[in-house]
Amino acid sequence: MLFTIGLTALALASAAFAQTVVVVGSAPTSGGGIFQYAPNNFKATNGTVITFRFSGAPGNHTVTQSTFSDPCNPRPGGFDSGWVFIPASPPLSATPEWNLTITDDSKPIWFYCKQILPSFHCSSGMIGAINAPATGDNTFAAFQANAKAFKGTPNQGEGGLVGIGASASAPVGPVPSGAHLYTAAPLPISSTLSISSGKAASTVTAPPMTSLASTPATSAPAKGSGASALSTSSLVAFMAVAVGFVLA
Ligand SMILES: *[C@@H]1O[C@H](CO)[C@@H](O)[C@H](O)[C@H]1NC(C)=O
Ligand SMILES: *[C@@H]1O[C@H](CO)[C@@H](O)[C@H](O)[C@H]1NC(C)=O
Ligand SMILES: *[C@@H]1O[C@H](CO)[C@@H](O)[C@H](O)[C@H]1NC(C)=O
Ligand SMILES: [Cu+2]
Repeated sequence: MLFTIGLTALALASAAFAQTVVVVGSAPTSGGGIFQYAPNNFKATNGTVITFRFSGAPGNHTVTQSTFSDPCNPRPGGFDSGWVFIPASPPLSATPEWNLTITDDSKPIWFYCKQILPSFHCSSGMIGAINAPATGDNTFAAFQANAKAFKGTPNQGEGGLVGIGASASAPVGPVPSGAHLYTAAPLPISSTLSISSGKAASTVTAPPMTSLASTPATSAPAKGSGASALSTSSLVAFMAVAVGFVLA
């Protein structure tokens, strides 16, 4: 009995500490230019924390959840890191990171970079897959082909910390001097999880959106951030949901 409890505790502890690091932006050793995640196709079980390290310099990238069939648009209810700007120089005092915890390893999780400047990162190949099937129709290679064939402009609306099959409990951090975290207007509300669209206002440096509440899915790219317009109470409500989610 005690032995079983001990084993269970050990299993929980090891699950809680499983970690995978993904480099966002140029990775000197992996080739392929600056529009990439490394690794970009990997497995991760429930509880695994994926630490996205925004070390590519210069860089201005996101980690945004999409779907297999629509690889370069945000998935309603999906996770989104927001844009993280890293200057070419000087080197930052710390590397901004984003921790995404896998909550459902039974389905593939597809993500991409929604940055459209100076060109569309997604159709340049800045995509990634977690738990993609190795064979069949929905492989990573097929997802990559979908992304490269993508026509149109990636929607610039903002997802949340809580995604589908994976969630973060905190925004990107730290954001040292020289780096910036940008967020945009939330995606149209499509589920109750969408209230998680807010991000910490303190790290937002982009000019405020002129129309926060009414950015339709098909609108022109949102440039700035509406996060500062979010009320404290909605941010607190969101944090409570996020914390509850992680504890659940
Ligand atoms: C991971 O969690 C999801 C959601 O609760 C569940 O459906 C799935 O079976 C879990 N995976 C494993 C290997 O237990
Ligand atoms: C991400 O997780 C690591 C390891 O637990 C932790 O040291 C770091 O502070 C976390 N970063 C953020 C931004 O949550
Ligand atoms: C980073 O990207 C965002 C979104 O495209 C943009 O609003 C911001 O101006 C960019 N920051 C820099 C310093 O280029
Ligand atoms: Cu990018």
